[in-house]
Amino acid sequence: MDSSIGSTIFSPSQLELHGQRDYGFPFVDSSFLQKQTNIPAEFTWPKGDLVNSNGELSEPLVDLEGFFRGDELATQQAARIIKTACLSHGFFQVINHGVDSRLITAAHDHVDKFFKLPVSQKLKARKLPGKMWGYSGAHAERFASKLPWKETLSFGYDEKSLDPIVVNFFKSTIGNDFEQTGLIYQKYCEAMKGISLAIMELLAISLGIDRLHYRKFFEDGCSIMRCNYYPPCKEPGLALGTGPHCDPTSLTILHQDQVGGLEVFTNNRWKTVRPRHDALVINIGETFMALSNGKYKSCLHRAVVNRYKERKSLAFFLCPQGDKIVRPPPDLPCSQGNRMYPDFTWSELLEFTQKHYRADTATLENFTKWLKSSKPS
Ligand SMILES: O=C(O)CCC(=O)C(=O)O
Repeated sequence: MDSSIGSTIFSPSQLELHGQRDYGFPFVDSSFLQKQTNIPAEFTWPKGDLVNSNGELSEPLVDLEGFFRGDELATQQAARIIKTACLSHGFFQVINHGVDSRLITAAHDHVDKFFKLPVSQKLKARKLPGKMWGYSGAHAERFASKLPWKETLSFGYDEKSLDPIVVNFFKSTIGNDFEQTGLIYQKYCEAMKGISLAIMELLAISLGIDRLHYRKFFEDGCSIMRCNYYPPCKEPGLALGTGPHCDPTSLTILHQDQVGGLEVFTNNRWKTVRPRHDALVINIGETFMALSNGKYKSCLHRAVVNRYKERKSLAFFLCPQGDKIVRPPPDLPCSQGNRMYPDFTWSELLEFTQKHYRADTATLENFTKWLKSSKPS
């Protein structure tokens, strides 16, 4: 557990050099990171987290074409493949997902457009302490050590909203010049939400429960979209782009560029996930693990950095509405009387990971303990 939320320890000279002391916390963007020949101590990770990967993950490739066409045999086949992956590590890739590859390319191009702005511009969208949305450099506003070698831009997506909330986020923070960026991400999020709900249907089929149960559960939730930008790193063997963690959310849909860097910890080894432009990488998060009563696994993963190349990834995190009770469906075989986790709400888990705990391999376990101690029955 990392309880180091609070002050950061860059020397005044480093910060002065970067000219960002007015914001109350040091600001670390990629132009600062790329200049570092010897990476600052705050960015070095313990040896145990840096163990090299050993081969590729053999995650299944699931073709969604038949499911979208309403072909029952193809749907059952897709659900079977998903089940096998989720019982072991919870990662698979989907193809023929129906998202226009031009939209994916545009979403990556607009990551460049945003992250290549001068830091003073990016800071207009800065993430304030305790908030979920905004621009963040190395999470230096939250943590003092094991800083990730990256910048991120996060925002929310709510299908129910009558306003185009993604477009409004870009316009109200960075300005009207970013309306087009907002429109692209609004469309991208709409597409990701659609695929998430389709996968929820397949997950329900694979677990043998009412096929619409999870789809309905997630339909009205507000999800989180995050653009990750990893600058090149002169000492890639000491740093990590994203540290080892399990996603506290329910389902993640990731599109990574061709550089590669996503790794998954399974059978005691780190395995690389091969980038495919035509595929989306799906993984189960902790909230879905609880919704499946621990049957489907949320797996530890990380992103490594590259000595020569910048890397980009787009992550969409499906979440239920904050006040919905997370509990396995009544028709889930074996769930009666044998609960792995107590009832909780997504807001409670989110608060835990934002205020009390840095997501890692034991988030759900420690959240359960925290919940029991803060809400004695
Ligand atoms: O960039 C990647 O490949 C992984 C990103 C990730 O795990 C995250 O944003 O939570």
